[in-house]
Amino acid sequence: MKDTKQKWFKEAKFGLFIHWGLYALLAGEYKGVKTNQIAEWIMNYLDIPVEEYEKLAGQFDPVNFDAEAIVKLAKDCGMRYIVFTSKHHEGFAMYHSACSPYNVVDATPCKRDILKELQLACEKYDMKLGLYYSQAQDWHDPDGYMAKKDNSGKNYRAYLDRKCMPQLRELLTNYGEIALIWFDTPMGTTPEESMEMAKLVKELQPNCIVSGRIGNGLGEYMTTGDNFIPRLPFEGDWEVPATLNDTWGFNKDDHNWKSAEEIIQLLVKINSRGGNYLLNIGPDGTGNVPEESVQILKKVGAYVRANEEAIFATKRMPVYPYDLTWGDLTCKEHHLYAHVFRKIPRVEILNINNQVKRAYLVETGEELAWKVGKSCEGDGYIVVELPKEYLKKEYFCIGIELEEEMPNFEPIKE
Ligand code: JFZ
Repeated sequence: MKDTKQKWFKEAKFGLFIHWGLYALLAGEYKGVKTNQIAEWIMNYLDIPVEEYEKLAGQFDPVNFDAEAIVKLAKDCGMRYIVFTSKHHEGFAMYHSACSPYNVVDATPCKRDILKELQLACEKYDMKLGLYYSQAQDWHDPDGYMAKKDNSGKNYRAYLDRKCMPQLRELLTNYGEIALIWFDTPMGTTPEESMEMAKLVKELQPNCIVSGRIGNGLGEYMTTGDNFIPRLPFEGDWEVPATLNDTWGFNKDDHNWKSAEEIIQLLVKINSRGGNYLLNIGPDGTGNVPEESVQILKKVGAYVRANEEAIFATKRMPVYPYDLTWGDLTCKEHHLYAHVFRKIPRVEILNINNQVKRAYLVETGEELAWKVGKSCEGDGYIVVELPKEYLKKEYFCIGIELEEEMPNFEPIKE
């Protein structure tokens, strides 16, 4: 079981992933050829030579990038942390790096330290800042790994010494408090090398969390695959990184957006099983966040903020006894929360043996009629009656205050 030891991470439940780099300028298309893969992989999938790809830096002038607006968007959405791609597989540093001129200050006309802008905005709005750093894949450095290609003859050690380790040191020294480092795709990284990276992180910032994908089992929390949700409540600290459409980096042709309602349901499902949801945006080449993403996040945010007590600092449901047809349950201490996504006249929770103190609509505090009883097999249940006008609501959340701590789904012993 993974344990970050960081209370903020256990309570955060919802964060913003930002995938942004030179690939945003291509937006999924290079010289008339479109990639049908995730857009930040375009260099790899379309075999764009390094000398060609690096020219993109000369065009990087993101006049629409507004770090404060993005941090505020996350804040208004109820998110508690941000993870930003400080360097993705393409190898381009989105901050001012002294160990590689291939960075957003030295290689672009804009000369803006994007990470610094984000750091200051996060400090202003009291938002945790985490950094994605592609430690093993670096398609710009001749000795960095490249998935799906021949990596023989590479001197990975030389790359680690000249780029990866010094860059990690810069990131953890020059940008204030870094809440976590989101390593990714370790590939051939040995246990000793993963250990070396983890040690460096902890030496520079002891509270900085090391993500699951550092490799070799050394991460402090578990990361699932894109949008993958464990079927049962899963112990320990974990996170689901997820896209709003089908790409992380910006792709102008991807309009396969999930609806706000789907996102809310996924968030609650992940929270009920004990995880955090790290939801992605991919700004375009000018730094603009796609309007669709903004609209979805605003709608999601309205639910999240109206129901904060039913989301933040909730605990993994002790068991998940059955699939609910109308929504999902979250819980903490003396509370059980029923997130209702279907039109139903009452909330019925079966096989539960708690006594109830009161039931209420979370967003307003309105008290609701409830009863507890026992089925003919002797199992307890809770019923909360819903006023008729709730049928008009798209979704809402019912709070149930319990006499004893945590929902008890164990069979009754009589
Ligand atoms: C990786 C990256 O390659 C990708 O570009 C993006 O940054 C994403 C968040 O992370 O892709 C992965 C890596 C591992 C899994 C899924 C996607 N996985 O273990 O299921």
